[in-house]
Amino acid sequence: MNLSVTDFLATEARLGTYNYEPIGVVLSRGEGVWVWDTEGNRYLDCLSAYSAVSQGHCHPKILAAMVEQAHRLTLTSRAFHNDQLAPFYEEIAALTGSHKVLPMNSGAEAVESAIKSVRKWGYEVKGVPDGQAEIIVCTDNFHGRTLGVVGFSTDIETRKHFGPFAPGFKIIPFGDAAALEAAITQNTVAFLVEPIQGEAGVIIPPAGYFTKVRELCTASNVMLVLDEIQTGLGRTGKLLAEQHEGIEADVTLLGKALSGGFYPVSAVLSNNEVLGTFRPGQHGSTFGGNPLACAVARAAMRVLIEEGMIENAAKQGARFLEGLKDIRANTIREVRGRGLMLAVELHPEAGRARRYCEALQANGILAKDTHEHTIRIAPPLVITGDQVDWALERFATALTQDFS
Ligand code: IF1
Repeated sequence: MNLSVTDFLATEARLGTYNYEPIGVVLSRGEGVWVWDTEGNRYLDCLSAYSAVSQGHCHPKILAAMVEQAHRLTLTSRAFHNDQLAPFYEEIAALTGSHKVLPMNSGAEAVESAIKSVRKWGYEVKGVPDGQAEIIVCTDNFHGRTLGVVGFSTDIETRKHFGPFAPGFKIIPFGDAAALEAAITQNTVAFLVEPIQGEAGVIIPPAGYFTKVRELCTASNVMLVLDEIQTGLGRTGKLLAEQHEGIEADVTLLGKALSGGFYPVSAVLSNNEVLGTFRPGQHGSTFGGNPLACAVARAAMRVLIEEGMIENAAKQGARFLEGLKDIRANTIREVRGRGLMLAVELHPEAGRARRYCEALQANGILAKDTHEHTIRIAPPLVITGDQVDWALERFATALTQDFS
């Protein structure tokens, strides 16, 4: 039976929870930077599943690793060892320079796990009185959808009517080191922050911010927890976004592209004893660290390096940014980005970003609006210069479209 787009959308509307409002395209196949809908139309994917498909859709080497592992062993639980976990630890530690690894599944789970670990570290190592640990976070943060995490969101849609929430979080403005200095107390165990705020609209902090943040955290024995779930693994043109300021986080969170989009795989990485306070029974996950996830993540990390995707992200990101800046459209208020994490902010008078995303779709590009007036652009890191140019022509067309 061949379902039409209308059929798919009607069934989703009838049976699905209405927690998303997707662009009206039903995708059925992907390869590299391209995806195809059920009617055979091809699009250049400028979202990459919110940066999870950085290695490109259905990367053949990740696929082969997944299929091979799926034939052998998929899940053991952590009640037993499996032969993929140790190599995964070795490889992720070597890649990122970490000393301890905690494997989880979703990004939000990695964030939750980091919160538990810095609190535990605070009580058992730093000496914070039990129940008094404070974690500092930023306005307009996005760290996931779990209760613990939405409890310190500043976005009304994200938190409204989901309370009551857990205490212990202090919110300060993003990009303001003086605010961090003022917020730190003896009970502060961590500062949790995104290197570049994604959901907020690709907000890049002022130069020098993270150098200062690092100094303040070190001086007060506060763990710097960088949520690199979106910025990590090459998205911004470096392996980790922290490298743009030459700093090192105490705790780094990875997810999304850690599996190249094949499977939910996330990890908490620490370069000191934060993860060292856990003992058996104090934290875990049925699926965390399973052999299928480990095999997929190992392949996803390997192709990222072997195929030069990080360098390519830096090069094509610069080309994309310059090209966007050259588009003469009075709809554009600002273009910003680092590597292949880009955004076009429209003038409010230009109308909702959504309709420009629909115009892009009609021109063979899939991109996603965020916050009414911003279009987020994050293609797979395997995009070529010709494909960037192809995309830029279509952006120029869509952004100058007359909707009247
Ligand atoms: C949704 C944005 C992207 C993240 C950071 C943790 C998580 C995310 C920095 C949680 C997830 C996704 C989730 C997606 C929308 C989204 C997103 F628009 F919200 F900002 F990517 F751009 N930390 N971000 O960005 O990871 O639990 O989802 O695996 O619809 O919620 P997760």
